[in-house]
Formats: sequence, C-alpha cells, structure tokens
Amino acid sequence: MTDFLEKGIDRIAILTGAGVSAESGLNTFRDSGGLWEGYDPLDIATVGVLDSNRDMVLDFYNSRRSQLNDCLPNPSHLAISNFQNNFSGHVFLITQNVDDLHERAGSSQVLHMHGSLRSMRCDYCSEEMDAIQKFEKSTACPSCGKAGKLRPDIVFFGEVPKGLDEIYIEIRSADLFVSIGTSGVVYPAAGFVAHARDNGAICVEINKEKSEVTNLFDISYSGLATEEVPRFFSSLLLKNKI
Ligand code: BV8
Repeated sequence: MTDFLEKGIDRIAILTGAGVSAESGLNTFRDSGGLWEGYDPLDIATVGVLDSNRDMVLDFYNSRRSQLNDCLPNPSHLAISNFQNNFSGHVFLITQNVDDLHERAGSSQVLHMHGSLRSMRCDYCSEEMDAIQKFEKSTACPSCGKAGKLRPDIVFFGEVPKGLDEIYIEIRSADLFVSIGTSGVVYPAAGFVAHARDNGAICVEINKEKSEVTNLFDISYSGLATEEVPRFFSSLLLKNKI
C-alpha cells in the first residue's frame, strides 16, 4: 500500500475535512446535494450573517453542537490518533472540521483551522471560552457579563483561518502530506497540497471520490475513510518500524 514511500519519512502533515467525520454521522458540506443541514454554507457561515441574522446562526451552531454529543469517533479518527502516538517521527494534524472527534479519538495535537464547535467568543471582550451548550443573542458573556455579542468560535467565509503561520511552517518542512476527506473546494486549505509539492513532499490523498485537487497528488486512494485510513497508516507504521 505504501511501497512508494521509501524509509526515512520523518515529518508528516495531515489535513482532514468533513469526509473523515462523515461515518460518525456528521453531515459533510457538499455531499448532501450541496445543502448543509438544509442551508447553503455560504448563506450561514459567512461574515456579516451574524449581524443580519444572529439568531439563525446561533441556532444553527447550537444544533450542530448538540448533534456532536450523539456522535463518536470512527476508525479513521482512531487510526490517525494511533499513528500520531506511535510514529517515531513528527506528525502535525490540521483539520478543517469544527467537531472534536479527533480529540475524543486520542489525538493530542489538533489544529482547528476553521475553529471549533466546542468554543465560543465574545465580540465585546474578545475572550475565547468553552462554548455554553446552547446560547442565544440574550445570553450574557460569562467573562464580561454583556449580552448580544457571543458568537461561535468558527471561521466564517471571508474570515482568516486560524494558525496559518504554523501550518505553512509544518507543510514546508513535511516529507509527506496526507489529505483525507476533503473536496478541495475551500481555500486556503485546498492550496496546501500545492505548497507541500513545491517544497518536495510526497502528497497522498484519501477520499471517497476525486476532489477538485486530486491531480496535484502523487497518489490518490478512493474509498471510505474508515477503510482506507487505517490501512494506510498501519502500513506506514510497519514500514517505518523496519
Ligand atoms: C479566507 C466553518 C482570506 C463553518 C468553513 C469570496 C469572499 C470571501 C472569501 C472567498 C470568496 N471566494 C472565495 C473565497 C475564499 C473562501 C473559499 O475558499 N470559498 C470557496 C467556497 C470557494 N475561503 C474563505 O473565505 C476562507 N478565508 O479566504 O480569508 C485570507 C486567507 C488567507 C490569508 C489571509 C486572508 C475561510 C474558509 C473557512 C470557511 N469556514 N467552515 C463550519 O464548519 O461550520 S468551510 C467548510 O468547508 C468547513 O470547514 C469544511 O471543512 C470546509 C471544506 O469542506 P470539506 O471539509 O472539504 O467538506 P466537503 O463536504 O466539501 O467535502 C467532503 C469530502 O469528503 C468530499 O470530497 C466527499 O467525497 C468526501 N467524503 C464524504 N464521505 C466520505 C468521504 N471521504 C472518505 N470517506 C467518507 N466516508
């Protein structure tokens, strides 16, 4: 499975998208006919909608946060965490997902570049804190006490993703870049593979179907994440034990 990988892979950057959580029961953005829980992602997760329709945005994220309580990590999350904890080299995990399934699978390092359902932010005092399970416009900020400016700590379209400096340092120094369960539609994440290639990494894609950027990968495995991800990482671990 990983014969093309000569021994000596030491630094690995992994990018995951909604496809890695699909088999845990969380809807992806573009599989369900482009509608996401009934909404167009651009109608709900775009800067400005908070001001024009804060209640709708807060409701949308309250329901996704409570949906998360009924979901469990799947074998892909577990395989990634097992690899992180047992690989002798350096692994850096970047996710576009806002769920906490990587953490609940035992991943000790996860960079949520698009934010997290489990945290919220107050636009009055700028404090980031654990998200109250369900909060409305009238909910007072636990930190400053003011109401009306609590928002999900989510990166909306038009906002700058988190951790980009660190991400680019990791991608530039990676020997191997692995992209899992993403359609390659949303930038800057979709541009990471080109960056990795330009810096000499071997690029591997694992996805249910071709993505918008499949042509940029050295090898692409088509299939379900819960089948392909455990197979890939167990073979890589074995290869690096020899
Ligand atoms: C930025 C938070 C500037 C919400 C998300 C006009 C105005 C403003 C910006 C833009 C614009 N036009 C273009 C842009 C840039 C824009 C963008 O890329 N738009 C797209 C639509 C063209 N990007 C931005 O706005 C970003 N910010 O550009 O700031 C900047 C940048 C750099 C430096 C300085 C300034 C911000 C983007 C973040 C938006 N927020 N999420 C939320 O999550 O609630 S994006 C959203 O899409 C999610 O984060 C999601 O993770 C992400 C990507 O989607 P995928 O994860 O790939 O999910 P998708 O459903 O698309 O695909 C799933 C894949 O899995 C499929 O291929 C499927 O086949 C596969 N799959 C499914 N099941 C399985 C599977 N594979 C394996 N096994 C399975 N079982």
